[in-house]
Amino acid sequence: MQIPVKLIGNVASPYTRKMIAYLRYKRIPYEVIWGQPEEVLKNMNIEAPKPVLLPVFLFEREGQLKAECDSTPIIREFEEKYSARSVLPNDPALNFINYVLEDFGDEWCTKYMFHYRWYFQEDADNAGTILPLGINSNLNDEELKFFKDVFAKRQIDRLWVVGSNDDTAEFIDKSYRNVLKIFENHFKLSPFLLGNTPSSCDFAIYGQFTQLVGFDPTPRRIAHEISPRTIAWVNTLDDRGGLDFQENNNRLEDISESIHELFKELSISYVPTMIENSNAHRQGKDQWEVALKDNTWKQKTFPYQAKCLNWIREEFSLLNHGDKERVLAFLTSNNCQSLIEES
Ligand SMILES: N[C@@H](CCC(=O)N[C@@H](CS)C(=O)NCC(=O)O)C(=O)O
Repeated sequence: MQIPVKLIGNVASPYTRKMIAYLRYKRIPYEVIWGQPEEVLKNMNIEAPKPVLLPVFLFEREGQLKAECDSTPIIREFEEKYSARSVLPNDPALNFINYVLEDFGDEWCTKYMFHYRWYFQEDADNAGTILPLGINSNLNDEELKFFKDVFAKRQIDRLWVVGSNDDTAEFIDKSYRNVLKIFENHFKLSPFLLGNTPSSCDFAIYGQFTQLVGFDPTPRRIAHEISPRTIAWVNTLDDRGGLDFQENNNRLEDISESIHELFKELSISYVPTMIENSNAHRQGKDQWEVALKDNTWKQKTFPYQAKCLNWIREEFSLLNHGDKERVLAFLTSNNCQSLIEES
């Protein structure tokens, strides 16, 4: 019997949901501990990773359990170990586009998630109550009130970190609605983002959308208004262990028009912000701003996202010359070429 993969997570954590849905699709046995990683790790006498992010995986390394975070490289490690039911398209150029979309899910869609969760009172109130109960449903009312205040205050103070503020709220909302419209068209023709079976980018974007369509009231209402097909994609991707596997042999050139549309959305949101953040990080600035369509985006420098952009460029550098040309043609046609060009 296979030893189950162990992880610590929270149902309200998009990256936890990304990884659990991935493990189910792959039919990899797992054991999830719903809890606060610091506490769980302390009880297990395992050193906490730095920083502690959800989910935390417990991997056996050299005979000892080691706590590790970061879903994107962890998926790549699983793909090596469990090669059946691959979530990486076979065409290297399409696989690169999958990598970019996975990062878009993790690093841009998370701005929708964090913004809607804490910006409006109704949503903050919902999250403040449900989040602590997700860690311990037995809290008494007094404890719940205490944790609600602590959580809500901490997260509302951190909205600035992801770039959610009065100046960017409208832009975030427009971008979210735009992505929903693109998805609605896309899912009329294709069950998943890049083919007939899910790719790792499906799981990343799904993770954020589990919250947007299933946890927070404002984005849930918007999603139901604009894209019932996105709701269905989220609900079913939760457990696709029963889906028959088909190799994803699609070529980048065969990709649907809606994915081109999605990259046009990236070109005015995710791409310029990733680049400006990385420039600010290189120049040692602790905050930055960039003019986006009709809005100025302002946020704190996020070193992790500078690392993500480097990883994207590293992935690109691993392609052969012909595949690089194909990717560049795709990105250029959607105005995203700066993602792989040093500025
Ligand atoms: N890049 C990481 C990001 C994980 C992440 O940011 N998790 C969030 C929760 S969903 C977190 O733990 N944030 C830290 C905090 O809220 O203190 C991954 O892909 O796993």
